[in-house]
Amino acid sequence: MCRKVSYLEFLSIVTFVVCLFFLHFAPWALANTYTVNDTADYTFPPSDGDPICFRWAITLANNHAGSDTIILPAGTYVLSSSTISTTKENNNAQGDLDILDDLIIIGAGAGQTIVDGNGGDRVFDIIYSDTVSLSGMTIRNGKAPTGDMGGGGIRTSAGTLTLDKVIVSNNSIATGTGANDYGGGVGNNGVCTIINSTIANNAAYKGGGVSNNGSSIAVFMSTISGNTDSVAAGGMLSISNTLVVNSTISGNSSTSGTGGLFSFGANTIISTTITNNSSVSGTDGYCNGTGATLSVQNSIIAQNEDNNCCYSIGMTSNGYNLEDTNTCGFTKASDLINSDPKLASLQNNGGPTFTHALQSGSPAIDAGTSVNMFPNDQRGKKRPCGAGYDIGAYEKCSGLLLFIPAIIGNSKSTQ
Ligand SMILES: [Ca+2]
Ligand SMILES: [Ca+2]
Ligand SMILES: [Ca+2]
Ligand SMILES: [Ca+2]
Repeated sequence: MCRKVSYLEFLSIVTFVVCLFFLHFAPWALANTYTVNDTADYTFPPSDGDPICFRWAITLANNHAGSDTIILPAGTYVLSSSTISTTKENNNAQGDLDILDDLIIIGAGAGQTIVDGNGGDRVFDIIYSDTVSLSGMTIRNGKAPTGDMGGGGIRTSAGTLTLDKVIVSNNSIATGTGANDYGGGVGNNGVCTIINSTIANNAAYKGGGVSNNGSSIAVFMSTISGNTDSVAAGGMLSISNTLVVNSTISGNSSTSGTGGLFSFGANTIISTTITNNSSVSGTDGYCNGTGATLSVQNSIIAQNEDNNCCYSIGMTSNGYNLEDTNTCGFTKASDLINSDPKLASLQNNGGPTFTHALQSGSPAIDAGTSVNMFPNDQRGKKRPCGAGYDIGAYEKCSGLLLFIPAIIGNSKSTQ
């Protein structure tokens, strides 16, 4: 027996079904994608059909609830000097680009998409506890105000930041000498992951390249080079858990801090090369802060200016490390001390980042381990090559091994 459904009942059923639809599909339905098509920098809304600049795209994404995506095509996006902040402005109206919501920004590649701070304010400011991903771009010429929680290129106040195939270069903090003047390139106050990226030639009072004041930082297949600071660490300063894998820390310098990496956390370094760092009056390569620990494996810490490590307190070698002196506590049988790694200079050896190649006869060649190893080196080349895994960020293959597949590939392609 059928009962006739009243109009009100019908309406409530329709409402219920519509609500169910949006509950299930809202995450997809709500995400917007904004494609920037104007390299200018302005804050006013475009009328229909007008170009959309990068700053306005961020404002639209900020105002639209939920995670959105901005496509940032090839081009140089210079923050306008007329919008440079004098007030540490945090609503994306002037100066730094303020991100106020979850956001994904996809550039066309670090060589093609350039975001330039124009020397007046930092470039990106992540204000809340949001999840933000930046990929395929160069972030340069930012200059954070003094006493503003750092981050000349990028500051996070909290949340989760991922940098993938990004170059952060030539950013700084404006002449500050205070506790908040940290992180010339990246000032992290949340969770930060850096992948396939370069942090180069940035400067700050504390932590020239990177300062991690948040809960953790992880660096994979990346290079931190040529950064400078005054009192803490030229390359990277970290106060919490730090993971560095398949990466290079090279040519950074400090006045009275550590040249390369100085950390207070529980630290793990695997398959990494730390070299050519310097400090006027501090440690040149790596130093554990008070209470810090370091587990290090399959890594080169060598040829830093005067001393590679400050002392061996808190240092645990898990073997297969190489040092050209004996200051890092490399005491396992598989460790190599007082050994010249025969590193070539930092340069483009393939892959998205610069690396130090191993020269012929390097004791690091085939002296590493398969334990905890990624299947590739920093450049993305397959490991192992030759008789075993190499120590450090770079896996050397002989010219012959590279050449034979090329011949086979060519002969097949001509058939
Ligand atoms: Ca949004
Ligand atoms: Ca800001
Ligand atoms: Ca701003
Ligand atoms: Ca090898």
